[in-house]
Amino acid sequence: MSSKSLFLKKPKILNRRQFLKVGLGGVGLTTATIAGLSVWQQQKSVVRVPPLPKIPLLEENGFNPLVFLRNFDYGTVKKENGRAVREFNFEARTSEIKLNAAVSFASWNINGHVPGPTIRAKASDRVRVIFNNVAGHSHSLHFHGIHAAEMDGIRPIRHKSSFIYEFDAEPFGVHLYHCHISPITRHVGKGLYGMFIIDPPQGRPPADEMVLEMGGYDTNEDGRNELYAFNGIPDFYMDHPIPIQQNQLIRLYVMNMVELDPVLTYHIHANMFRVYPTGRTLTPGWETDVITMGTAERHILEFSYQTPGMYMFHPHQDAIAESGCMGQFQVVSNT
Ligand SMILES: [Cu+2]
Repeated sequence: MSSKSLFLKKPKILNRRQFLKVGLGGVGLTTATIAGLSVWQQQKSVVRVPPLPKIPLLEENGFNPLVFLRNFDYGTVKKENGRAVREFNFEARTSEIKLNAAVSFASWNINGHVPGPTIRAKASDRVRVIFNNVAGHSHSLHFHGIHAAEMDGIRPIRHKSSFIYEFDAEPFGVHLYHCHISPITRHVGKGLYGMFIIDPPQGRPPADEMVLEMGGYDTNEDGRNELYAFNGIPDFYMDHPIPIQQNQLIRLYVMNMVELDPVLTYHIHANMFRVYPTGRTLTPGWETDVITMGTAERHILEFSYQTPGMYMFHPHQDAIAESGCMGQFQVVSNT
């Protein structure tokens, strides 16, 4: 089987019981394959991902940011004229999300949560997004990447209407999609955005891969953000740290989708990371511990932690960090 056809298989995600079964006795490690790894990558090596804690309260939003973090949607793969087509079903909705104990927010979103699904393809795959708008007013989907003008998503798709966006996945890198209806600041600020990853033809080395999207919420519509979040829910990863394994390569797809603030940084504590700008390179551009991003900028960051413990991450605009855009990695010991 060619590497391409192997890639087209959906990676297997283990449940907790299966996960524990494959623990490496003797060295005290637990192992798992993860959604971010294609099958051909999994064959080369096993990536260690600690089990996630069970968190019943997550049901209230119908959305668990700890699961979202590593959840890559590869679409439904069809063969058409000998070619792989990845089909995704997107529904624009209006739904209430609970940002904290006191604040609920009427979000505009894809498939019921903020951010929308992280969709993923391999360079030169055909991508087909079936967009159905049931949100109550017009929206659209504008994809970053290279495509024809008629697929650029600036035309409004009215309530109870559909449109099919279709294009080749080019170029490889970290991209995004978002609504492009005016006022765009409001449509994006309400939550209608998500990440679109295009893997390079040769793939990337095995890693524990995860997505962090920074967003802002203007909860009182005064033209300023009152709350901020990684992956939709303010302070979620402070209350529920992200478990990662000691000495495991982490590949972070990080994006700034904050409207109303011109720029955010991203910083991790007690470590450095290698930067792959816009995910457009296979070798890192530089190494640092803080990176500056304007709205819609995104990068791949790679790092690993040598010492178990809790390590914070946040933008270094501390007022923004302290308004919900803050989280922690819990580095789990290998012994
Ligand atoms: Cu919109």
